[in-house]
Amino acid sequence: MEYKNIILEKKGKLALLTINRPKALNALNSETVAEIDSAVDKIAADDNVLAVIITGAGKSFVAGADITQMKDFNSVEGRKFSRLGNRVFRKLENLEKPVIAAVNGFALGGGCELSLACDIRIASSKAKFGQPEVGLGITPGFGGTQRLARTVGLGMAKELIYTAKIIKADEALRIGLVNSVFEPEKLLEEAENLANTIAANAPIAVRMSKAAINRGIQCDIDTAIAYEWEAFAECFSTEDQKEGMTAFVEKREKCFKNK
Ligand code: DAK
Repeated sequence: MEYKNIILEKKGKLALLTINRPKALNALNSETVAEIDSAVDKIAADDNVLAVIITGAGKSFVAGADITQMKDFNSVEGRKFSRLGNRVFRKLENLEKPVIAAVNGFALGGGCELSLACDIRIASSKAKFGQPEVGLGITPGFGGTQRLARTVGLGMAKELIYTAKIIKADEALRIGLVNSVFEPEKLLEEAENLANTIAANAPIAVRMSKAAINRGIQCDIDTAIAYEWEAFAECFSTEDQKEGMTAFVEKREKCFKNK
């Protein structure tokens, strides 16, 4: 698939996915969401990619779903867009590789929700976050009512969604929406450092940790702990567990094989 609105690049063990519609501040129209869908499939199928970074071209990460396209939707088109978006964001959330959102600018509405479907968010000091949907007469539609509350807690998520206010990076850091804030020119470098640090660990163990965390957060603690046991036990059938522990005992560098 030829991409018009995104750029997908490989950098060593990393995939870098850039949303690239800067004239519309990278707003998500259905074509862009379909391209993200295809890119996530490609990344999932590539065993050499061990971590993913998502960012935006220009001054915006993603300024939301494309209002110009949405304003004339009838209910059939609205439902189609909703199904596509939710399916793609869930696919991204469940991708068996860690995903870092490097939020370079506006992350509003669907853009904030895109970052919330990623595992980790880091931001430029120029980033701005918000869920402005109620000001447009709609609710958040790509998981914002659910993932934001799971990330920053109920009270803060409700305040952000009900007020539609836009917050700056330092506030996003304070409420735990992002893990770190960097100067704009350092953001991608820091995202790559973080992604490479993760990629240097045992990929299967990282993958299973992600699945255990994501599944466990949805259910009661006994079921959640059972997911962890299973993940832990499963690691002992991997070559990388033998390698990691043997390298420690032999006091040498480890060399994981994703096996
Ligand atoms: N959609 C379409 N175009 C957008 C856009 C957006 N969300 N945001 C910006 N643009 C376009 C502007 O229209 C403008 O286009 P031209 O006039 O140059 O052709 C260009 O990007 C530059 O924007 P501005 O001139 O406004 O730039 P400023 O720096 O002055 O302002 C801003 C930046 C981000 C504060 C402002 O553009 C803004 O308020 N944008 C809208 C932000 C927003 O409200 N985002 C939330 C959208 S609602 C659903 C699932 C999900 C959703 C909905 C339904 N289903 C399940 C059905 C999600 C909804 C949303 O995300």
